[in-house]
Order: sequence, then C-alpha cells, then structure tokens
Amino acid sequence: GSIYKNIQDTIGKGEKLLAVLIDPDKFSIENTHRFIDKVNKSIVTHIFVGGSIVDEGTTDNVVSEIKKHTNLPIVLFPGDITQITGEADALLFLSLLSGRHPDYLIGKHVEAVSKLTKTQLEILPTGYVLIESGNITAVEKVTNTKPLSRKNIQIIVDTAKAGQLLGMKLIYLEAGSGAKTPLTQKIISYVKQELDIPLIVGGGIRSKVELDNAYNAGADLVVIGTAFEEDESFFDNLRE
Ligand code: 1GP
Repeated sequence: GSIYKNIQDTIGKGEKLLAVLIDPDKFSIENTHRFIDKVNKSIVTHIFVGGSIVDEGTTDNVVSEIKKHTNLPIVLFPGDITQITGEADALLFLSLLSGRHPDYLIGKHVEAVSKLTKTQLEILPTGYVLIESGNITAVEKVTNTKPLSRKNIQIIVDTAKAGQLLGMKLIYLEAGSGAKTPLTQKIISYVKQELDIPLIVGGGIRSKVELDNAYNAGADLVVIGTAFEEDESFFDNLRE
C-alpha cells in the first residue's frame, strides 16, 4: 500500500499532487527519454498510463520504457483489460459509477482478476464518475454510458459518496479527456466536502489558472493529458 499511503501522507501535509496522463497509443516510444526528462524536472508527482483504445502489448512496452527514465510512480489508468501490465507500480481499479453498464461496474473486474493476481501491482479501487463536459468524450463512446449532468450536483455528490461507502479508496471526477471545459469549482468543492478519501480531478485542464482552480476547490490530485500532449513545455509553466 505504499502509493496510496504516499498520496494520503502528502495530502495530510496540505500538499497537492499532479499526474501526467500518457496515452500509449499516441506516445512515441523513441521520444521517451526526452519526454520523461521534462516530466522529471516538472512538478508532476505521478505518471498515469492509459487510453480508451490501445493495441495489445503497447502499454507493456511504453511502461517498461518509461520506467528506465524515472522514479516517479507509474499508475495504470486502463481503458480495458489488455492494458494491465505488471511493469507498472499500481492500477486504478475503476468502477464507472456514473454509468449503468454492468461490464464497467463489475464485469471487466471479474475478467481482470486472473491477470492481476499474476502481478505485484498495488490495486487502488477507484470510483470513476464521468460528468458532462459540452462535448462527447471517448469514455462515453467506448463505455456506451451517459455522463452525469453538471446541473444536478446532488446526484454527483451522492454518486461519489456511494463509492466511498462501498469502500473505494479514491474518487475520480472526470470531465473526459479533451473536455471543452474543466469541471466547475462548485462541483469539485461540493463533492470534496462529502468525502474522506482523496479526490482526483481531470479532463480539459489546460492552464495554471485552471489547475489552481481545481486545487483550490478541493482536488487532491489533478490529471492532465491533452495539454501536455499538445505542448511539452506545458509543465514548465506550472511552477510557482
Ligand atoms: C482524462 O482526466 C484525464 O481521463 C485528462 O484529461 O486529456 O483533457 O487533460 P485531459
């Protein structure tokens, strides 16, 4: 439980965490050294690896390569079972609580067990809550589930809280990769107030202001993918 404990300890000290999300499908492996060098020199604390659709074997190769160049924890954020690799340090064991698709609530999890038990991955049970963002994102398409409406904050809060009551260790509020607008501070703060477990927030965060907004509203760990994919110097601009 070292990665989870580290997250808790860091939050306990009043510090915030930042993950870069690497989609193995879009990542050019020959650039790993240069890319991860930038990550190492930035304020990033975690490397998340995952994507909606990734060719089998690609995640394994990408994670092994990243590992050669960093000591940061590598956490799988898998779009499907084929993205599970023992090369990483931990895995977000995601339940898509915003949807009502049995595969993403329990089905895929059962299928994953035989693979997981062959690894040393630290398993992080995570309630994954997709919220509408103005455009249809990959998660919605791939899982064929509807995101929660931004207008009904009580449903969002209750969904996250239900995840905690089910024993999940993290809640991930997701606007979707490439979301038009990130989640509002109101949504983040209302959810945070009801939770005793760490809160991850991601989707559509493209500036220092938006990052700080998420932190100030109560996000403990923010995930950024697209902004860094589009501009590798993005994290240089996030220093205090
Ligand atoms: C997606 O929350 C992450 O699952 C990151 O989203 O690519 O929009 O930064 P972005």
